[in-house]
Amino acid sequence: MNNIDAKGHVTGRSVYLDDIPEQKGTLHAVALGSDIAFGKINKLDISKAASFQGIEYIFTAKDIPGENQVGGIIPDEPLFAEEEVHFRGQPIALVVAKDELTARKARKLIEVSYEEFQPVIDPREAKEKGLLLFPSRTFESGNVAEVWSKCEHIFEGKAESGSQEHLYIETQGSYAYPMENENLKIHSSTQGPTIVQRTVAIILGIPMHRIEVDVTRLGGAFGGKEDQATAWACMAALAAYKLQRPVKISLHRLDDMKMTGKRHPYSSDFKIGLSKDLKILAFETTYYQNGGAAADLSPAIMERTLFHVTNSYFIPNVKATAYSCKTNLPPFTAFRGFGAPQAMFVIESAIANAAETLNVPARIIQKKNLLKENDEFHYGQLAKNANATHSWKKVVDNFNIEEQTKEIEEFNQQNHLLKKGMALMPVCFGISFTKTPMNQARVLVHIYQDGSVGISTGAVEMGQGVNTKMLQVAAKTFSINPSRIKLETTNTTRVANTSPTAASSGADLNGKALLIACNDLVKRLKMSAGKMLQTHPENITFKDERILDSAGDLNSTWKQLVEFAFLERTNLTAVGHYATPIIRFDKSIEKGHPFTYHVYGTAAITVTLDCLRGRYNFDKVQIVHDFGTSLNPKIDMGQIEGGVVQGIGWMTMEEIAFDENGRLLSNSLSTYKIPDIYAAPKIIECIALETEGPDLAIMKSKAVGEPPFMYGIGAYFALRNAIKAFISTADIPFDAPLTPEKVLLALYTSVPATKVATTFITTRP
Ligand code: LUZ
Ligand code: MOS
Repeated sequence: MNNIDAKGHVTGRSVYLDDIPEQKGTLHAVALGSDIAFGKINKLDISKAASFQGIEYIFTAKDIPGENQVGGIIPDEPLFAEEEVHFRGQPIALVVAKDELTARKARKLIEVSYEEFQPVIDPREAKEKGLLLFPSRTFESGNVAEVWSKCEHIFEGKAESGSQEHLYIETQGSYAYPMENENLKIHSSTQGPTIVQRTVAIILGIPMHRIEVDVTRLGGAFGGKEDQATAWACMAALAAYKLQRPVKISLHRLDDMKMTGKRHPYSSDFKIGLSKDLKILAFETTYYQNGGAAADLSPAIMERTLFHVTNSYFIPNVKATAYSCKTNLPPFTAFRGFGAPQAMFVIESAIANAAETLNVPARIIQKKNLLKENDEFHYGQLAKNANATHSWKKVVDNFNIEEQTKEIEEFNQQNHLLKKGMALMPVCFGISFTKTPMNQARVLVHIYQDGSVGISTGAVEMGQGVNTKMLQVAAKTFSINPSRIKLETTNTTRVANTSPTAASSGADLNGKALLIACNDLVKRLKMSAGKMLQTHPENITFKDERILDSAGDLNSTWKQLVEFAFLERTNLTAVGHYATPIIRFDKSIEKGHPFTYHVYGTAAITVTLDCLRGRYNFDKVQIVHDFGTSLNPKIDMGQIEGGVVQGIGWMTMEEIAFDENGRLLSNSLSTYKIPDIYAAPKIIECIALETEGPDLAIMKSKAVGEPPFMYGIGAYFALRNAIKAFISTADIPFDAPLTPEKVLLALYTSVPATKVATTFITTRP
């Protein structure tokens, strides 16, 4: 089954936000962002800009009829700044004009004068000053304090991981237009149509039912449109509502990079204690999450960090504390992995630190500590169908890791300026929104009287192929040709109260709801078939559009049956509602069963380093991944490849740099480098672990969106090993991304490399 969007994508016919035909009289809007990171607005003068030819109106906070508030979890973020600004690029005003160019020109004429305050950029400094976005949390199991004295080896260190720009190909945007009776219709490039609907209702001070949000598809999102698509939709909606004209916003790439939030940088401390035989007895860590200027999704992201402290390992004594630090940067937000990659980088750094000091390969320690069946995670859930050791073993066996290790040693002996390094990266990722109530979904299914089918779900197609999977679920359940089925847009009027398509759970939640609706319709159709063919409904089965009973083919088709059922006045429309069973979490003790299941896998990553230039190429990534019974191996493999490359980018070349005044230095594609086809590993091989998959995954096909991203973390450690092969005494800080520049420093700095205070501040030469 090919991706149903494939043809549209390659012919350029797929419709994205900016392809929606514009209504007559459509206006275009651009936002003015703050020019400073922190300060008071003394004067905001829009008069010159407002009188510019072609300008329709300029909106500021005082034009908001409802509440000036877009904070999703904590109400701490205004749509437009009022008295103070807290980050560069924070929206202050919206210029609405006859076209975008005019709006841009007028934007320059807005005069803002500020009283500037000293911004805080560094999360540890923010914590020192008591600047937290919300209270810290600690997850604990066993008793670390008691166990240190029993440890043979104890290592302490720091680990830093940097930010990351989503770089969805389609930038943020929205197109809103008035409907009759002052209702609104909004197209939004969002992962969360309901979040948009709810927030627009707050901004305009009107009930949600007057707002219809519609999403055809997104040109990528990666978490960047879970929460941060909302503000742009609110702006378009506000202007459309007040002016009673269609209004479109489609961000310029440079505005998008400057004004929107990215992956959270983390600065972390770790302490790891091992027994004589290299069992990890205790792990203590403190995460300083750089949250930016408002909470956004940080509480949930911090929570997922705390759930992934130990990655794929069993550690009996754990203490992890996380602080979400308020800094004067654009609010950091959801990004594939949602805080888990940051946690995994810390535990892998701690293991690498121990391994290097003890002079054993990291993989010896990794392997000894992998999770086993029924091991208890530090948050109380038991590991079931734990495939950490299976996937590890299969990587080692199938890809001849021992042999490869020897070949790498030989290569390194024979080559002075080229060195190879390899690392193994196990991944264990929990599936479900950590906030239990979000784990629900609904669908609406129509069977039309000609036998064709229309499906609406709450899932948003963003290139990940969820619509194809939904279509497969319906086609299998009805046993009809996929060409009879159409996936409708995601629309809040057809399917209400949707959770955002996020947390790798879009196919599971919406697929399960769809299964319920389709099974319901099958039941009704079997009743009709019993009447039509004078047989017992319970004996009837549908197979390839034909109706069968225990006696065999009844000479009757799906199409005939549907027509009959319609004339019999059977209800051919069904809704399905699904709420994930078994999950629960008690925040008062930080224990429970938050995840429906876990996804496991292991990757081996090999790199070749040019020790003269500090440049490197990833030779191969070899993976054993736990798909369960994949609904669509091609789509799932696409997620593996994309995830791995994006993860490698985060760990190696993508360096978000802010200066000490909170100015984004890596503000364009000439200063921010993401992996291209040349930087991608030459080989990505992925073998499916032979597992059946849990019943709670859609048709036993496990969630696949986020887990493969974290295989990319191995890239950092492979590179580290290559550097060590060149100079074994290299003192390399655990500071990702390990850019060619930092690699070169590590290769040739004989004194211990000076630690940069924070990863994301670099000074330009
Ligand atoms: N979004 C969210 C997510 O709201 N909650 C989550 O647990 C989550 N996990 C991963 C990605 N997005
Ligand atoms: Mo996401 S990081 O699943 O929006």
